[in-house]
Amino acid sequence: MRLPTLTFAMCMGLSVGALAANLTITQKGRTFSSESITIKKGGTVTFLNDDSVPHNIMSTSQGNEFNLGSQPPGASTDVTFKEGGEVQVICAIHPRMKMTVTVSE
Ligand SMILES: [Cu+2]
Repeated sequence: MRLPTLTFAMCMGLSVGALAANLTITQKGRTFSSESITIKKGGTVTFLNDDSVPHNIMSTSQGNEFNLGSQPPGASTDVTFKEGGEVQVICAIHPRMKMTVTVSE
């Protein structure tokens, strides 16, 4: 009985990945858990600080600007992406932390 359940779970995971409405990006070791993700327009990304230092996640990409301010370890904030296109997400504290959120129409 375990195998069909596992197969079903994997199929579900793949379909969710292709049409993701909600994803979680963690910050650990001063890096994002993914360099690039794709979500649907109107979808939400949860930014979770799973690190030992504060992070300040933000974007200046037009239509999807946000600034979460300094978030202590353990904090998480949801960001909804309202406009289609490529969104460059950075950490204002750690210049090497960069990722891209592609918002599909
Ligand atoms: Cu940071």
